[in-house]
Amino acid sequence: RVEASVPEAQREAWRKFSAKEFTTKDQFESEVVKHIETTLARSLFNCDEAAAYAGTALAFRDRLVIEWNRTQQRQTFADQKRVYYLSLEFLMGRALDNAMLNVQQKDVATAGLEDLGFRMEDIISQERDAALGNGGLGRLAACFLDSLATLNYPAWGYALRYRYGIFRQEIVDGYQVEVPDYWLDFNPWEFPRHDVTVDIQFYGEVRKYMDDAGKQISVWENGEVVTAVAYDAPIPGYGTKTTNNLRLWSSKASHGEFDFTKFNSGEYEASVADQQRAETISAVLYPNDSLDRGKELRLKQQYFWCAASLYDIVRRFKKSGKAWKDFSNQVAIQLNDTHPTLAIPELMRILIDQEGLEWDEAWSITQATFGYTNHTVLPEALEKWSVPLVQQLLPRHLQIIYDINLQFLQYVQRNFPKEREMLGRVSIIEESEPKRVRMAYLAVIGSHKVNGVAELHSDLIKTTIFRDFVKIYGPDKFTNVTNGITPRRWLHQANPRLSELIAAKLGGYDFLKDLNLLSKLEAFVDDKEFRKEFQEIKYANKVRLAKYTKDVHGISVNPNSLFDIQVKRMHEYKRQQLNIFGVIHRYLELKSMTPDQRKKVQPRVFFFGGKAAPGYWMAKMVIHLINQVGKVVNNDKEIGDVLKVVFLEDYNVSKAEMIVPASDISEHISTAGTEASGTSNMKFVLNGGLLIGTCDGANIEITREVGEDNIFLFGNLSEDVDDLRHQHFYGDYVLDPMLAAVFASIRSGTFGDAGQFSALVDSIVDHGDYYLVSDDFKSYVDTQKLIDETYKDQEVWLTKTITAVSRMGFFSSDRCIDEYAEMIWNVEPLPPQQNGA
Ligand code: B1H
Ligand code: IMP
Repeated sequence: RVEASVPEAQREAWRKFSAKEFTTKDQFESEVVKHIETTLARSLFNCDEAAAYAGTALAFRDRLVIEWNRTQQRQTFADQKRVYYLSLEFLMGRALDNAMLNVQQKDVATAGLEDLGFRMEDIISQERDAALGNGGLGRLAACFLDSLATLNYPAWGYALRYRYGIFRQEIVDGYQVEVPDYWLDFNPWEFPRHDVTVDIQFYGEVRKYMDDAGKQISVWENGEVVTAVAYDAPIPGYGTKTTNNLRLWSSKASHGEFDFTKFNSGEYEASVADQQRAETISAVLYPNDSLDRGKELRLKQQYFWCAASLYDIVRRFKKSGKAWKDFSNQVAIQLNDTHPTLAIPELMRILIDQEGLEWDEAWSITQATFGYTNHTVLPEALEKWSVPLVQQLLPRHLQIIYDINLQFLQYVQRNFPKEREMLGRVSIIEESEPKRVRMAYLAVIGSHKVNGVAELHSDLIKTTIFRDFVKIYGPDKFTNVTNGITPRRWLHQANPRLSELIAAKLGGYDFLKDLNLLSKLEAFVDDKEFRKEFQEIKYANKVRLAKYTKDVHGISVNPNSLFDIQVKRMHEYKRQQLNIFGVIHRYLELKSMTPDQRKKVQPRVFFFGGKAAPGYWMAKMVIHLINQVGKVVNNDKEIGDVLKVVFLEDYNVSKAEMIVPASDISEHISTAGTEASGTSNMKFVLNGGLLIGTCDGANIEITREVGEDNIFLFGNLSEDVDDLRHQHFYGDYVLDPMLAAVFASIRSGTFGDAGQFSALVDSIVDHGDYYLVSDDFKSYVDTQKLIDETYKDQEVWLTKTITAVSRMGFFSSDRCIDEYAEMIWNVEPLPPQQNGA
């Protein structure tokens, strides 16, 4: 039973005046001009590119909104199971290009804009990235939303509406400087829902009493209340009318703008202080990719977002009038890492304290509802919240967590009576000082399925961090869904010419919906015409990046060089230091050659890009070293074009769309066993670049798909990592002599004051080389040599890249979503009907 707001008798008028979509160039132009003249109050006398972008975005937004409303109505009437993807990060990037593609009106708009005096590329680049994420985890969530809509799944994303997204990175004198990213000046893609608000409670205390029936009741009282306001953004699918919703919560004071009592008595500053305090909760995205800092405000963000989202989900469920036993048949909630784990005790609190269910029933509903995706085994990234902090902020939740733990430990004791030491190991509460709540354990215990994000990673979690839990629950609770990427953004939008070429060969753009169709390209691997065009497209993409490098960084690079790219968050485990040490080695070798010898060396440009967490000193030192090496190498007349080093400032999603298609080689060189999956590795191969990589994360499956001949693997295997680490401390370990020479040159001041880099060098030489840079160095250098040799035969290289592209079908995020839907969520698509209803 669904309630609607307008009585049947009045609906005819609504239907008659219901908004219409533009389909022709003229209609588009009329929409744009109308928005510029009325919504923006500008005219042809003051319409700059920003205004033209705004008009275009608003015209497309109107189109999306019509289908968005219809989709929401359709999903409400159909009343089937929905997916809720809870993620603290959605790294969406720009929306306009994607909206134009998905509603398939980019040509109309391009022609219309030209008529009005603007070029499409200039207009697209006016948009600021929606950068509500750190890196891979946030971008994965964005790809998943695209696939969920494209495949017609009824699905919502829930997150926070940060006023400041990930900081903008500036490089000043070779050092990273962080600048705040205030992105909300003009955001046509979001809709404030001032009528959709939820009051969220913090602090206070729990009072227990017996009701008339003798049942114990817990009431969470007093404390502080902050209001969550919903902001919605439409998520269009490609080639379908399905338009899903991303709901972002913003915080504000629960009593409105002012405390009127204070305002009345002249305390103006105090009267707005509460407001500011409340707004702080959704003010800023924490920029610590894969690093848990345990800050109170972060815990507040997590609860605020989980509680608002669950309230909304439960409200929607209750509207359907179904019984609680049906909850998990209507609702699947996916936890993107442990950040939303508080949703588990929160659902228990709603069911028990508010809805009056018994513990056992509430628990089975909860477990059946949640799925948990783990994205890392790095110890520093595993969230553990201090018990005193949780006690103070969320007293009722801490009780529920203790109750969950008690029940769980009793279960373990009953089933494994002989393994008493296991109890301490698997307890949700770590017996440290202070005690801490292990969020990953709570997530495992409260979910029906746990998945890793690539095969190796999913195997590793079963043998390391969740080993005991595999024993307790059996192996079936643990599964793998290898990550993927949306081919709409990462092929068609980023590389339109390649997409067009593929479409010409395959007879249409069906591959954008079914990426496995790429396999048909392999038939063209010897087709001269095709090869020539494929190569030209790569060259054009390199020219574009070279021009950008010159314009923005003032560094000239030759597009005929081999373009070697490593762009990702700066992290010791990702080993940008291995790359830059390799560059220094190469530089030293070049310096020792005669000019004639140097002429025979394959010219290369090493591009780096990525942000370091503001407090991550080692990562910042690596950025500085890269810039210092660039300064020396790029200005060395002897070296010229044979070697260049570029640090691309402020790497983000829209820049990735330009950088990725320009690579010949990209580097994915993490210490084996540390990179859960990686997703840029997939993007680079799909765009006709090859990889140099370790046997880690999804590199392994990429190798299986494209074939060993079409990837450059090197380095130690994950099963050997523990032994190697041990050897650094206890074995007779000798530093690789080539690496020793690199360190000697750093220490001699070749790249500036050596003192600045001593901690970086010492971490390898004196402090156990935790990331095994020295163990993999020779193998890395040898493999880079092999790449130089291979690249010299451009025909061989081309065959490898084309073959690799044609074998990348597996890595579409559409495949991921179908796997999640079948194995974890048990949801069915809800395709739009032909008649548009
Ligand atoms: C990944 C994170 C992450 N794993 C904590 N873990 C964060 C953890 O702000 N935090 O607190 C932020 C991010 N991110 C990445 O997820 C993995 O390192 C990649 O290998 C993987 O491809 C990606 C998507 O699964
Ligand atoms: P919610 O489930 O109440 O959050 O509603 C989300 C959206 O679904 C609304 O904005 C409507 O577009 C649609 N919707 C909700 N309830 C109804 C209904 O009773 N009839 C038709 N559409 C509905």
